[in-house]
Amino acid sequence: MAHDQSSRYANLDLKESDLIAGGKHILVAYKMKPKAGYDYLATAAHFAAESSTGTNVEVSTTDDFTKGVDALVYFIDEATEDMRIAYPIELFDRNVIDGRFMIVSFLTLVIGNNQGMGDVEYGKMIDFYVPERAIQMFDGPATDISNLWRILGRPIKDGGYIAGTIIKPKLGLRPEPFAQAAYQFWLGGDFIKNDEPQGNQVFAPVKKVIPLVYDAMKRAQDETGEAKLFSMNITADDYHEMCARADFALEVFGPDADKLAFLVDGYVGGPGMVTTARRQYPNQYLHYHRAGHGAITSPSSKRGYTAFVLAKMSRLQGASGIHVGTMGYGKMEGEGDDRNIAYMIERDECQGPVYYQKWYGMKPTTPIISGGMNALRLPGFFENLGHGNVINTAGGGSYGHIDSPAAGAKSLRQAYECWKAGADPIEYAKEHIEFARAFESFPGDADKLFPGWRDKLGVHK
Ligand code: CAP
Ligand code: MG
Repeated sequence: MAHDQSSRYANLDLKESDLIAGGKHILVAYKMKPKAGYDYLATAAHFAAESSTGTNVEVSTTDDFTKGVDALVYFIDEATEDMRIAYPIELFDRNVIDGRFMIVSFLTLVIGNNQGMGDVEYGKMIDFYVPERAIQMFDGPATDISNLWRILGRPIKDGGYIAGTIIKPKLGLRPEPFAQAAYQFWLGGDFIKNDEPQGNQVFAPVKKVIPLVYDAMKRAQDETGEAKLFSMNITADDYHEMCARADFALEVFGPDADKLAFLVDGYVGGPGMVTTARRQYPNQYLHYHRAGHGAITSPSSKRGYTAFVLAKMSRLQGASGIHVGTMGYGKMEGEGDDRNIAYMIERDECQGPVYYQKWYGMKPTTPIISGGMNALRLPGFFENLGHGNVINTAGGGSYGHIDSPAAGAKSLRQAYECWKAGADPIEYAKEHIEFARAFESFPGDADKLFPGWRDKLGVHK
């Protein structure tokens, strides 16, 4: 049996409402289960100790001040595996350069050594609460979707759906065909992102691709009379490498550099990479791609943290937008209730799974909807979410349209208009050719979502 630290690291008399009113703690909710044979409260206290001032034994160097910054378990429910810990905000590391908070320190404490302790079967973070003082001390987003809406010539509030894509195939296009693929989509859509593995491959070097992409953007803008947006992947191990890519592209885009967003793979790259982009390029829209996150956020994982927690952290870090999945409507893991992930990052206050969070005017982070989406899946998606103020990227859904990528892009916009008008998709398809042709492009989805569509649309094999 481990040394019982519950007299020091647990105080079940503390009330959550008092901790919130006090504003001096970050609160974290976990699903925690001890290993067989370990007492719940003692394990929870050990968890809090390892996550703050302690270790598994008493140390002689502890003084009274130390005890004042202990993390405290303030709630447990063994039956539901709920455990909540209050972390004094003084525990967290602050920048030397400007005294601000950093998410790496938050992660190091709240989801650091406590993962993989000998007495803990698992501990997964499901929510956290940030007091006003800490909200003030995180960067938060520098730009948000309103900047994109303004560029697109739309209202800066409720500017609506941004139709996007991911250049596909994922890899294997040389510079000219890559730029051509971009041009074709832009004839019908708004926003293009690099697929996350696309960078500076030898067959498609950044210095060749980016000027051609900008040329494609200009041609598409001239032809459509609309502004276009490009989200460039600047993910790299090295800070200087990231900046070299970003600086090069800013120079190439010149007078259209406001239409350039930067994509950072924030999960594999880590918070430092996100903050590098946030601080070095505060005028650019910061696109947080989260490839790999499923390794820890998946509902099948009992450790780590949830996709909700990842998204909430991204807003503190200053992501302008982050992928939030497709809530069961696309190809990635997810369900309808995941809409709460979107609500938490886009609203000024919101109820999470455990905590009610106020953001005190921090800019919103756009929900980016991606992964197996196409025009047919969108109306149901919008209905579940309740609005369409999102960026949606549909790679297969655009480049898989049987007519052209431009038709694919138009079909996405039409799907949004259809939902907004409250129209029946089949009836709408009768009047909108690109949307109608999406049924033939994705017949598997059409059969599932709109049984009998062939007869109703008069389409026969
Ligand atoms: C989607 C995508 C995105 C996923 C990531 C892909 O392509 O480009 O990376 O959306 O998942 O490579 O799969 P398709 P998430 O449109 O062709 O499916 O958005 O959930 O983080
Ligand atoms: Mg991708």
